[in-house]
Amino acid sequence: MKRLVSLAALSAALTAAPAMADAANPQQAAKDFVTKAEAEYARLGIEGGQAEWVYQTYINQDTEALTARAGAAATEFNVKTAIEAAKHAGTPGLDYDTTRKLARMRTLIVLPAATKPGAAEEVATLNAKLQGVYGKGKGTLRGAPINGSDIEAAMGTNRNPDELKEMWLSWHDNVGKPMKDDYARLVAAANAGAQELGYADTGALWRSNYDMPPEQFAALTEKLWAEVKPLYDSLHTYVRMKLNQKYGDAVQGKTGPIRADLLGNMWAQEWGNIYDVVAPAGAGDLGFDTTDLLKEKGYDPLRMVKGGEGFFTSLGLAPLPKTFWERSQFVKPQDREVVCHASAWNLDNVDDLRIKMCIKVNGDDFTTIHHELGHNFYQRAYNKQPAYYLDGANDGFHEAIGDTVALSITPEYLVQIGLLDRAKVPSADKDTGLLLRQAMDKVAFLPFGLLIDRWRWQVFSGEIKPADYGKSWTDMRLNYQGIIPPGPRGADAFDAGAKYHIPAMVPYTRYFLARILQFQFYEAACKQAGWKGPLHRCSFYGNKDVGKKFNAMLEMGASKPWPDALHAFTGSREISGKAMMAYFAPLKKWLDQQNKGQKPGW
Ligand code: X8Z
Ligand code: ZN
Repeated sequence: MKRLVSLAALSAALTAAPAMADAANPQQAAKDFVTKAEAEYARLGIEGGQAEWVYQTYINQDTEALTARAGAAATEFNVKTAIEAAKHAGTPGLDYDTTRKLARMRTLIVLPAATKPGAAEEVATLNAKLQGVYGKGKGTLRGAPINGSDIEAAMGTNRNPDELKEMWLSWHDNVGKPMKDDYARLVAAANAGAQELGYADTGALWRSNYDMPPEQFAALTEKLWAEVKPLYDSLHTYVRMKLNQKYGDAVQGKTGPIRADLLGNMWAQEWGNIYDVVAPAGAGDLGFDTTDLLKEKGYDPLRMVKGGEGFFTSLGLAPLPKTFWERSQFVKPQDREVVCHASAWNLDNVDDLRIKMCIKVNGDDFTTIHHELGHNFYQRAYNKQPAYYLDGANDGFHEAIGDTVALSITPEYLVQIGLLDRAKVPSADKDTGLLLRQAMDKVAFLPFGLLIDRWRWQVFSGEIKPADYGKSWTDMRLNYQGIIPPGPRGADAFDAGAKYHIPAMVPYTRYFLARILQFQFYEAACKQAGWKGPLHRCSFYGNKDVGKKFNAMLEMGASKPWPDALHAFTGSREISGKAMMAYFAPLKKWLDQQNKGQKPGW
């Protein structure tokens, strides 16, 4: 009740202020409007974050209601201010910050709702419910239930095609299917909100958040994909050949698409876990595996996080605060349901930093820890910015920071932190293996990173109707990734829902951008560090000069258009696939030799 009263009063104040002052001094009116809104935006964001944290780390009906309520309040406010911001945006002679903040107010909403009473509640309630369904989701293995984080790890290590198939089908049936109707309802409700804000649909709103016209952004992603696609195609052909050799024609054919459950990951998004299956004889034997090293040296989840922090502090960044260690969720609690999908938080917009994970001692989670800490160090670096700038230069930057650091996890770095014995550092003749191991994660991800939102953009625009959710998803997975489900999918399937970011409504193009950006950042960092060897052997661990320059970009937050931030660190204003292609150039050549006689494509 209290919330409704205060929101109503606030919205009256927001609309009244410009009306009174407009005629006399519209520039000042716009400025006052932004100042007032910014304070409330920050307050509602913090309240929403607290409720969301409690929900995701303790799922029950009460926390679900609490987070939905806080989410609805924030959405109601954000939609109202976006509509009001549009009225001020045309005022001539506005200063830089007022203009930029007015623009951000209109583009930063991810899940809008209509202004009619109850609409924001409906959106927030559906959103919370779907998150919960995903968090509680289970598959089966040999008939026994298996939870999300366990099944994810098992898909990486299990090599039995029947068991892989069982896990894949049960996860997609149990988690995705029951969400379908609620998801369709949520799409419709969000679209109604986007349309009130003047967008064609929610997808158009998502594409508007990149400091350029939305059509130009869509074209940019298409251009980037065209740049890197040849690398994916070569990898696909090679991996299919190796899978065929291992499993035989009955499981994996010599031509056509790859069976999705054979690639070491529930969503076939990163394939590094099956490196052992595709490693070439000789050059492919790296002599170490990060999972084994962590286990041999007796690492536990806490020590893995400390290791991740150590990289960032080696660059000269301050250690994480004491509260990070007290308040984070590192491992899955045994007594309740939680959302295990990894995330990074700043609960007070200052330094109440936390991660929420269900860490397992393996290489995947060691990389993910660096990814999440990248978010935290970014959040703290920009914490002196005003509330509307408390964000990455764009969301792709936010996703790329930790990954850039993780690219520096080279064998030499593993020696430096005591994980690998110096005698075991792979010699130069193992470079192909090292690059292939990296490509299995980085290159394999590219079409997946793109297709999730390609699918959603069409769902939001109505080109894909709820009745076609299943088929359109499978078709797109085939078109972009060249993969097929391990068994028939019914008309009522909703396989998209079995991927976290769909029920959670997290835009995904950010990860595609990040996959490309991280190679630009990494290349620039290695250049700054004066690295002369092959790029993939470079680690900028311990380099304070790189750290300083890195932090200068991070401190900018969202205060400037993203090309400015990119320029500050790399000297370029263009996002480009060139750095990634250069990193993998020797591998591309090698793959194409191996693929001679194979029929590429599917
Ligand atoms: O969702 C994530 C992070 C949290 S922002 C763990 N990632 C994407 C995914 O898991 O699908 C990181 C890589 C791609
Ligand atoms: Zn992330």
